[in-house]
Amino acid sequence: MVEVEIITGDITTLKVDAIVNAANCGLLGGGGVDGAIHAAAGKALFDECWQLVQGLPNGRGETGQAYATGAGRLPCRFVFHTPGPVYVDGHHGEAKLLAACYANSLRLAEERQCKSIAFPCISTGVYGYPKAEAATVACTTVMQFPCHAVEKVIFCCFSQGDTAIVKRAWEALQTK
Ligand code: AR6
Repeated sequence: MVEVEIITGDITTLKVDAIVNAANCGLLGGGGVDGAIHAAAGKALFDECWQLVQGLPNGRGETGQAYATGAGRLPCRFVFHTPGPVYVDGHHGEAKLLAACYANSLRLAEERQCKSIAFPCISTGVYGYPKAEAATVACTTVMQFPCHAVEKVIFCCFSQGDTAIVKRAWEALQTK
């Protein structure tokens, strides 16, 4: 089984094979973790995202999909950009779309033979997804995904409070 680590930290500093970016459908940067990743990675990442977007239908990404680029100046090898769902009320397919963000990122990691991948708490900032519910979706999806190349999944939370929420969600699943 894949090893799961739940830590508090800045995802841009992690020396892993891939980090996941909680992006928007424009895929060209924004605030929150997206802004931090682009600021730390530099222009090379923006240029790659620009190229990527030119090749997409309508010049936009889709919610729940994941798109791979290199990592510019970051210490990781790849960035997987995944637009999470904007939380409405839980009855607009949010959980399915959030699960797709995690699963599609893991699929990209497998395709690239990544051994390690780090996720932020997708959709739980600007997009307003309730943190405990999002953590359950994230942990369930990772637990159920058939990892082969991927040996380690890191949930990189930005506060100790968020870390505690993800740890609780993970532990609750282990006892089921
Ligand atoms: N490392 C790890 N986690 C972080 C970092 C960091 N450096 N910075 C913030 N977080 P958000 P969303 C956490 O708002 O809700 C952007 O403008 C943060 O505390 O970044 O998916 C995009 O361009 C929170 O737990 O992403 C989109 O427009 C988590 O990352 C929109 O926001 C996600 O918060 C996406 O909204």
